[in-house]
Amino acid sequence: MSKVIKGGTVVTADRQYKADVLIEGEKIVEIGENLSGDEVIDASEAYVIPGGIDPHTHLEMPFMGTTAAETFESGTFAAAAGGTTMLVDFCLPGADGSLLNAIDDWDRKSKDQICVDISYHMAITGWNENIFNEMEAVVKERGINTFKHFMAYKGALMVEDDEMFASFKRCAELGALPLVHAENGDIVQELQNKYLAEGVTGPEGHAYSRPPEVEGEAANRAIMIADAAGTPLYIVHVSCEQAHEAIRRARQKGMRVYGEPLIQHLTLDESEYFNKDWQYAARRVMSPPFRNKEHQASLWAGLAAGSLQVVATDHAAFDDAQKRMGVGDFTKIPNGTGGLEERMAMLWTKGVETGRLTPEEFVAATSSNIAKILNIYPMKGALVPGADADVVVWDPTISKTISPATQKSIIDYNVFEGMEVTAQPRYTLSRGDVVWAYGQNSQPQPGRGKFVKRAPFASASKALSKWKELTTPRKIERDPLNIPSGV
Ligand code: DUC
Ligand code: ZN
Ligand code: ZN
Ligand code: ZN
Repeated sequence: MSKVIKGGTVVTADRQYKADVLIEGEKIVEIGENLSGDEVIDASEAYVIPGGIDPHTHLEMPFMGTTAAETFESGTFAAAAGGTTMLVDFCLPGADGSLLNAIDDWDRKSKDQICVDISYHMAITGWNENIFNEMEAVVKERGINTFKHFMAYKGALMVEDDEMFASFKRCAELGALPLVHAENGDIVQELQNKYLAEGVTGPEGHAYSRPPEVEGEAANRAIMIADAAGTPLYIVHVSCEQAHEAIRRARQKGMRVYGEPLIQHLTLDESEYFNKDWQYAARRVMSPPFRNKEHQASLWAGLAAGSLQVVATDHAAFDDAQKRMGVGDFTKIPNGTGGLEERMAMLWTKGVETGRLTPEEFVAATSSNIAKILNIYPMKGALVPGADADVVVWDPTISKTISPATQKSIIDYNVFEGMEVTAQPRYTLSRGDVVWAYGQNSQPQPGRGKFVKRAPFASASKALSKWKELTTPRKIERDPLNIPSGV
């Protein structure tokens, strides 16, 4: 049974052209003119793009005394409804600290639930010999080539610099890419205590206690530690100019540093925390917090210039009752917002429609760039024969107002509620299956999604030469002109 997507304009990260896309089973087999297949999917007046990849989600994650309410089933169905055909979720070690047990746990939660494909990033939340040893199996056997480090959440998930350096070196050795949540957890904690002591207990205290400076400091520190370890680095949820500047500077010096802004930081600003309605503001509490317009402009510029490569969501969705755990103390509001379903439409509306991004740059930022960074390109993130048929018929003629009443996410609100978007997926295909058809009452297909294994990178040689350089005493040349007379 073949399918042909007919009459659309194919958009890749490089170019646009009129063509039909022929799919057999799970794969794209041909792209060209006047193709025919057993089943025709209409793409007239629409774009045909690679399925979106959201590299940053927290589904059913135990966090801050509760568990994120979005499930693997609802989250992956919401993803499909928004044009996203793969997501990468953060796998967090439990009380026993074992990475491999954490993966088993995440597999158990996700396996029969997922409607589209997933993968995991492994979190490093401490350091010992067992973690060092398990990392090898995580990469070589479990197909996970990325490790996340929290520089904030002191006393819970945060790692110290020596732990981070050890883990970065291990990543370099194994051909894995380290990720960081860049916020200085020591300063955040001090600021939280200061504001609470002064009687600032509402959601505005969240914004005050996590200023851009703490993110800039941590981003710079992580970049220098990665350089010393001889490894590339990926900085998640870049929200401000200070962190973006650190990334620009590093890239200019030839360091391989990637930056991921979130759709929330691009489109929502810090005034949201000063809303008089506590619940409204608490729903928007996430870390890092939303910033002002100048920071937003910096992020948009970075996407256009290529100094920032990927737009994600950090989808960590807590319902209203969970958010109320922080009444009277902003540090107890579970951190996180949703966006999995809205990421593509919001980026199109606020990016492409406004002329900030080209359609090709939109495809790069939502799919192709992250597929390359994660080492799964062109199986994912590309429209070429042989690639997985993760394809979206992207319709720029459907506009809709975002509302919790129509969303597929099971959260009881939406941080983008009331905003108008000007495009939607007409069809979303995941490895050749239609998993979403706009206006046709599509239902979740739990269990059809697969776990995608990602091979390690061939980066170890750079790490070894860097390490040799740092551990070999330099020869200090004496400058003959600088020797004081009489010596
Ligand atoms: N930030 C959030 O807002 N939620 C989950 C984890 C994180 O770093
Ligand atoms: Zn410290
Ligand atoms: Zn984070
Ligand atoms: Zn996160």
